[in-house]
Amino acid sequence: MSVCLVTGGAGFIGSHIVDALLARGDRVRVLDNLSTGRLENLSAAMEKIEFVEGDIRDEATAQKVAEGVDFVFHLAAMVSVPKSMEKPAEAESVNTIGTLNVLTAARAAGVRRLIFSSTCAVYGDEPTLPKTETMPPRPQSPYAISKLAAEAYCQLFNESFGLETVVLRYFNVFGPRQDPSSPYSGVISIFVERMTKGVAPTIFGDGEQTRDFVFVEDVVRANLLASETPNAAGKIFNVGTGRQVSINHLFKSLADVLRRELSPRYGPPRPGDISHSCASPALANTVLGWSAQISFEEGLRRLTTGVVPE
Ligand code: UD2
Repeated sequence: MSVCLVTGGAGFIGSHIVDALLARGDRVRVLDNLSTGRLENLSAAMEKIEFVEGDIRDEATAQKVAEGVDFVFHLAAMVSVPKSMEKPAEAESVNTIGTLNVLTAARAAGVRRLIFSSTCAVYGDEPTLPKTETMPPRPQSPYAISKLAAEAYCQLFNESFGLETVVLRYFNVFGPRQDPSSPYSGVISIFVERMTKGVAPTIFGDGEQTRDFVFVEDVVRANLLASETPNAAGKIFNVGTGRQVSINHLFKSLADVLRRELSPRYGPPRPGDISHSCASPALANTVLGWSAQISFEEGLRRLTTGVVPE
């Protein structure tokens, strides 16, 4: 049994990691300031975990929660690209300085390994596909810059400060508990919410843009493997399926699983949108033995279970 700290553990992905750690018998502590995380994501776990409401930027809080911890899963972040455009200093403060603070606390507490949740946004709109981890990053938002800087701190701590770290670059994650309420929420959560109400969603542009959608349970598994695999320390891994799905195809597939006869609306392309995105999961496969096991279609089925009309 290990003691694990999940920062951002009340969030969409973090709360699924909490559930998986509890299922394998670990002791779990969550640090979350509930700025975007929600306690209801932890409703099943709450009695079994230690929940600390606090900010990763607060040194005393970070030190306190890192005490006695074996593994840190660091997910707390400002996750919105558009919000980072409006508030670049806050993105830097939360995502970079906050991560540095968590790394410092983890090192002082003698943590065995820290797994950092990063993003495919660090690749920017470089047209080469699929993305491999060795490509030069081209961050194009404060969000991406702040995450890239945090990655560099993770690697520094691994190389020079005696704390093992692993960086995971998530592609487009989807699954239960993804909050559809903001206009910048993940496209799948927005489409599911609208289509279950019988409302046609809006496709920005011609819908032929593609994304690499990875189901949240596969992302959880990548985190657990990153914590357990000895030679993963110091490495950066893409967490994506390697398959490109267009937004038009997403719409059609959802209409199928939700059994809704709807036509999408088309709106102007979203400014700054990248055209295509796709991971090479080869390195994660070789080193972690990880590859996505839940297909896009199966992920949509699991996500919509319970909302499909009989
Ligand atoms: C994802 C990440 C973002 C960042 C970025 C890096 C999510 C939610 N966001 O942004 O944090 O890492 O990748 O490149 O994972 N769309 C519609 N209609 C809608 C909403 C979206 O057509 O109502 C389109 C949108 O124009 C885009 C695609 O769906 O082409 C995916 O949009 P998204 O916001 O889910 O994710 P993305 O890839 O822009």
